[in-house]
Amino acid sequence: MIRKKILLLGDFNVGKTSLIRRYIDKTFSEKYLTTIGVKISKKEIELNHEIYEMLIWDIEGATPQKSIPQSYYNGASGAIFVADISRSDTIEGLDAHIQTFNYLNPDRPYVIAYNKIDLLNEEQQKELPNRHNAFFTSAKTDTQVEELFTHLAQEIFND
Ligand code: G3D
Ligand code: MG
Repeated sequence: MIRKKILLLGDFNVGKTSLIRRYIDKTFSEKYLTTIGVKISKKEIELNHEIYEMLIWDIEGATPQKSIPQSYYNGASGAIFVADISRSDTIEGLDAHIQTFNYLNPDRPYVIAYNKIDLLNEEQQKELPNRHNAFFTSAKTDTQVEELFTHLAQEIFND
C-alpha cells in the first residue's frame, strides 16, 4: 500500500481539525503523538482502481507557526492550507504558511481551503478571492470537503 503524509496548515481556529473530522469517515483510526501535540488521522482513498493511504497530520491547539517542529514537515508529500474566509487576517496569513512549506518541502503539491464559506451571505460570495488550487469549503455544511482532499490526493498519487 502506498502511503503519503499530508499536512494541515493555517492559523488557529480556521477549521483545520473540523475539515479532517468531516472528511474522515467512521472507519478512521487515529494516533496521538502527544510529545509534539500532533494528531495523525488515516484515510484510504481509491484512485484508478488502486487503494492509497493518506496520513493526515494536524497540530493540536494554538501553535504559532514559528514553533512548529521541523519533524512536522519532514517527508510531507503535500499540504492543505486553511483560512477562515470571514477573517481576512487568516487569508493574509496563508502566504507565510505556504512559504515555509515550500522551503522545507520543495515542489510538493498543495491546495487551499477558504473555509467557513457558510458564514458569507450571497453578496459576499460573489467577491471571492481567485486563486490557483483553491476550494471554498465548509466543514459545517459539508461543502467541497471531499473535493478538497480528493484533488490533493490526485496530485500526489497520480504523478
Ligand atoms: P483549527 O483546528 O484550525 O484550530 P477548528 O479549527 O477545527 O478547531 O475550528 C475552530 C472553530 O470554527 C470551531 O468552533 C468550529 O466548529 C468552527 N468551524 C470550523 N469549520 C467551520 C465551518 O466551515 N463553518 C463554520 N461556521 N464554523 C466552522 P468552536 O465554536 O467549536 O470553537
Ligand atoms: Mg485544530
